[in-house]
Amino acid sequence: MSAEPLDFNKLDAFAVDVLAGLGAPKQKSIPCHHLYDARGNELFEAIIEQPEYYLSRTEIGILEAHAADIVAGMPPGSVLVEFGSGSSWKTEILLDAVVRLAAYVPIDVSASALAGARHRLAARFPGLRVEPLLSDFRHPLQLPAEVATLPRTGFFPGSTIGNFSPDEAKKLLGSMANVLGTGSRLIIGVDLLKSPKIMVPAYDDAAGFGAIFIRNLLMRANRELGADFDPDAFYHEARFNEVENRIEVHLVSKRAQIAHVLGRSFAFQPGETIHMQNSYKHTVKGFQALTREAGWTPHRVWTDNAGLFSVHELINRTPKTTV
Ligand code: AVJ
Repeated sequence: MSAEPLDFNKLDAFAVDVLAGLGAPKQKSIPCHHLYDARGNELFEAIIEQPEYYLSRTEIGILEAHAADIVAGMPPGSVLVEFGSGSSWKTEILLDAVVRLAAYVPIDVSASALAGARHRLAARFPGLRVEPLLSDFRHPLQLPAEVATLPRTGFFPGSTIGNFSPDEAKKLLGSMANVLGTGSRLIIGVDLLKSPKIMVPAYDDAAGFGAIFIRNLLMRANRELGADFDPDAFYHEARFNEVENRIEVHLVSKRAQIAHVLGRSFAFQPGETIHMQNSYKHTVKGFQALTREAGWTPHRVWTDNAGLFSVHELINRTPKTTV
């Protein structure tokens, strides 16, 4: 049952991606960056508090333990550029340790997140110049002209790189090298490959925030696209794909059902899934090899004693190419 033809030019990216993802012939999927609406951000803040979600607290432990070392590579008068800065909580660890930072450039798609962070940082670091950039780091972007000539260090924490396949990650790291330019550094957080017994519960915590976070996307489609999803007709499943070295999160249809989105109907068989997210896991050596292929030179790396998480320092020694 399809209503009058949809004018895709009038639809926003969320609508286009949902219709395309649910219409996929083999595996239904919806890009995971659509998980981060205002409610999604709130739920993610709840996830990082869960005992099973070791990533954030482990990374914070590494940043706190090695902050002086990490910022030692940032000469006075540097600019710190953060990709997908969100709340900028972790950034405070580096901002506390760095000497005479010229400016902090948080980049995020959420204007409210940027405004909130700017407000908090202004109180916490009165002299700090904050130049927010409302932009999607997955797409080419330009740094503000007044900081583009300063020594630049990028910051990409949280293992958000894990949401990108190795090929996508190489492209993203390559575009970050272009944005930051020759001679720049990138500090990046990467979750390490380990027993699925540790990794899978991080995406399926006992309190259920992981499940609510993923299901929120169906509620969002109902809210914003007038869809008629019954979130309770799906169960949340996190699994480890040992061929791809990634955690996969799926919504599994409990029964045969039909959902309608913008006049389009999408049938689900019992057990059929919507592939909602990937979190690729890496070894230190494997990730360093990937960064070389993306044009970066791996320099120092810091991990926690249990080897759960890693923070890498990459240096851009490639000549700048015009994008
Ligand atoms: C913010 C992308 C790093 O993949 O671990 C957490 C997002 N999804 N629980 C991750 C997430 C479900 C998280 N990243």
